[in-house]
Amino acid sequence: MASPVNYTVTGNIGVITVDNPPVNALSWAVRQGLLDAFETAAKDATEAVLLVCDGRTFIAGADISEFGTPPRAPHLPDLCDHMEAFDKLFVAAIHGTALGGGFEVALSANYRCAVATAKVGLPEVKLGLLPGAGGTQRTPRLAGVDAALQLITSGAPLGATAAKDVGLVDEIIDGDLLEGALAYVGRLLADSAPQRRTSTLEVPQHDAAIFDQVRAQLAKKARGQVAPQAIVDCIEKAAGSTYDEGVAYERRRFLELMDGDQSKALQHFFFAERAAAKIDDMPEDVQIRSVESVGVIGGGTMGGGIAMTFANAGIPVTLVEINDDALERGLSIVDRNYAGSVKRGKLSETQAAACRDLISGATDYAKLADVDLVVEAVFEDPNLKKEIFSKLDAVCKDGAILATNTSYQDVNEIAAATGRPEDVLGLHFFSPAHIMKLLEVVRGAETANDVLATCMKLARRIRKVPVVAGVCYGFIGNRMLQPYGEQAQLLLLEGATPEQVDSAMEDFGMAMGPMRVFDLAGLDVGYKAREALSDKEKGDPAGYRVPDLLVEAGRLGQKSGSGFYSYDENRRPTPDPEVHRLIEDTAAELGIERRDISDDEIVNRLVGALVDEGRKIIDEGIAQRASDIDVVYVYGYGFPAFRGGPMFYASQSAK
Ligand code: T1G
Repeated sequence: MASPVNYTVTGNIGVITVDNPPVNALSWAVRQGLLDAFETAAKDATEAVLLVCDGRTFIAGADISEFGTPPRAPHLPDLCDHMEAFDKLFVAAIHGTALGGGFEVALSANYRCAVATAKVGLPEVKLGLLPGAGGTQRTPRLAGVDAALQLITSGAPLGATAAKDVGLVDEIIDGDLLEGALAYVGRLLADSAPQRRTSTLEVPQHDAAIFDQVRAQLAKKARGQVAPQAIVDCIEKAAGSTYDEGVAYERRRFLELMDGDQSKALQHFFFAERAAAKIDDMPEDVQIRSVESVGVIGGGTMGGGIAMTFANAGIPVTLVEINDDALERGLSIVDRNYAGSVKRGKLSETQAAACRDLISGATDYAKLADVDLVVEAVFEDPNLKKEIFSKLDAVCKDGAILATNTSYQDVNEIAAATGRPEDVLGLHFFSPAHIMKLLEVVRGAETANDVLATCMKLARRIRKVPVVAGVCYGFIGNRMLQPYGEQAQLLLLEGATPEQVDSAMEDFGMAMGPMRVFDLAGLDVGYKAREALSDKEKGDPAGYRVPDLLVEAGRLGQKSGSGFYSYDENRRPTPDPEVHRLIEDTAAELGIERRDISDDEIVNRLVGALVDEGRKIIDEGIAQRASDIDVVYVYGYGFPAFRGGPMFYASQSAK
């Protein structure tokens, strides 16, 4: 088997080229190949070594698929120390994304050059790990403690220019990378540039108080996660000890995390997210339709957010409303959202203006005659949706994709309102649509393969994580939310308080507990949905009596200033004794005995409710695989990624 590492000589420079598609991960073969190449270079007449990568990116990290297998030498930390100790000038040339162990390899070089579009980063924290090959020790020595803390605890990559500003990259290469890098090495040799070994540098002056400040911030921002705290410990160690002491400490903390549950869960989630994009029964040669223009029906909160999502990806959008007033309201929601994105620094004024210019309004369906895709996002009235789809069927061109953003309606019935059900599917965005990453792609009984494949590909283009769902009431996410909600109601009646249920789930890692979620969504939404159901369909009254009574008392949730909690003008929740009394009275009315309930019981019963419904969803083929459900709950419902998602969590708890 040919080595994925190639060694050639250009003039007086040894060129080491890594070629291990798709992302030049540091598999055993790459590590061995690098070691062999350095040994060859050590013996030849070259004066310097240049490390470059073929393909779309520089080394994007250790090979995650090797995690959990017995580690094979050469081990990355030793290899990095070996490369740094090399007795000839060593330069790394970066394109694409130099990440994790890949950036640690670059940090062991004397100098780094990069094309301006390159990114560098240490995202190990997203895998519940820390940089385990000197990254926590070399980064602060080059960039200082503050920049190192920011880069490694966030896991977010830095652009090449920003990396140069903090000393992590030394030269930006214009034009062809290899050519420019060879010239750069030539200049370094001509200038007799010193062999700067990062591990020998002192950590620059810094305020020692920063470590506890960052620990406190992370305790809030990354609540319950162990890796971010361990990273701060390692960088603090770097600031107060020799490189050898620091790297030994880093290694110990790295192995602790690698053996930990959180990293196993996050490694599962890394591959789960990528697996979700795959459709098991999709023919390899399926044709992708072109989507270069989009129509959105309905300018409400969802419609406005969906329009922005496409515009932010550079796709022109026509937002259609029933009349000018409604259209104006819709477009003003969009303007407000863009102003918010600029205020939060997510977009610059110029970027926001450019995106906004891609959104135009209309009140005439004829404006949609030539668009490639239409997304209907009006309120949940099945008859109105069918009416809209039969209108779209009449005006849209052949080959246009017709999608509904319904959260739970029957997509097959909506498709049947057209003469082209094969061009219809569900694209279920989550609120706020221009922010939430999840997109449930609902496959109707007639949906054509190319329509489905086109939308899965389009999802990545609009920076969404797509998950395929079959047609049933509530698809994957909302269907599982039903028994989760009912279980939460039972826990209240049996003795827990809304604030106890929420804090137990938030301590577990949920972004928000169920009671606060229901108050945010509005208790009247569920109330109206139940009004359309018979008592038999509504099921056990214990599952909905309390929210019904709250609504009938005018407590609709945050929007009315009270629900399960009372809310102040800043929408901060306060436990309300009135609600406690209402719950106790309802329990008595339903003959439910009350008792002390532990937080563990709350977590087990609520996660259990999700998992039980998840298993039915898999058995019915509504979800392709259990890991898809994990992706839905992490990106759509705030389930902690460091638990891997409900299905993974249950599989680990069963062990
Ligand atoms: N190992 C193994 N496979 C990887 C991989 C990796 N590091 N990165 C990507 N892949 C696979 C991925 O599963 C997919 O496979 C294909 O490559 C394309 O990926 C000691 C221990 C680089 C930004 O965390 O962030 O180093 O699905 O679909 O959107 O300190 O991949 O096609 O079969 O994501 O263009 C640190 C992880 C590791 C970076 C490209 N590195 N990768 O994104 O493509 S820990 C990371 C990414 C570490 C050291 C520690 C992204 C990307 P398949 P993709 P993309």
